[in-house]
Amino acid sequence: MRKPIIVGNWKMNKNNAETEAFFKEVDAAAASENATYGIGCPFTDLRTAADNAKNLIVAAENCHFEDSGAFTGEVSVPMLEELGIKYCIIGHSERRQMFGDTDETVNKKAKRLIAAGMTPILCIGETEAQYDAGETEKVIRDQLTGSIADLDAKDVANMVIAYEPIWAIGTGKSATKEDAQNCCAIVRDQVKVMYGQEAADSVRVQYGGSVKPGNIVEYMACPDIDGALIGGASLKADSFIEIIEKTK
Ligand code: G2H
Repeated sequence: MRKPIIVGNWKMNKNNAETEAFFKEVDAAAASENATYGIGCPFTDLRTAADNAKNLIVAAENCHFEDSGAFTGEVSVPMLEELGIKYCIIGHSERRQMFGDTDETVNKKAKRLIAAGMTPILCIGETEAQYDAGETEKVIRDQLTGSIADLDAKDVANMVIAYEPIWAIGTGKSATKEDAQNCCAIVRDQVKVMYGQEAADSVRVQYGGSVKPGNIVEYMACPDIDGALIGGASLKADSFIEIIEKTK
């Protein structure tokens, strides 16, 4: 019932020539009725990505919630719309930890994206210290309480929420499939608490954190995991194609 969605997150990697080469190599493999595949890339690569994407969806990695103004270095939602971008990653832990994103600003970004008819890919997840202290469930519920506050249930139903334990990001230490399933089920339950059963049944929940060709299948087999947000393993065309082929 929920269409899986697997999205690469290039972070601050690749120039335009590399983007064009990747999309030319990977796009045909991403043709699928059963799942959606895409790439989140730096702002400077978005036009090239969009020009070379027939099957892959293209996502920005951030946006500002205001439309214009004195916000040096920021990019607004209308600027993304102009490029035909339909998805945007918001609240990634790297942005929360290094660039001051909070549940409140992530919530504002989600609202602005939804108003534009775009799909937020909203990231949450606990730190290693919180995990060790047994606070994971509380952190997930608290982050969602702030990040998806005051939205319409129908809009929440169409969102993507990425659960990414921070201790598993780029470390090679991926969560066990049991832990990932359990946390994605908590995400879905919190959506149910806030917006009801229908939104909970429809929202797509991704797992992220050292996902690669060797572990994607076991994550995708979990009932509450509808996809993945993939960093390192999305940078090489052959590894991303392998992930696509294993999940089509
Ligand atoms: C988590 C993930 C992509 P990686 O940040 O969002 O990166 O797969 O490299 O752990």
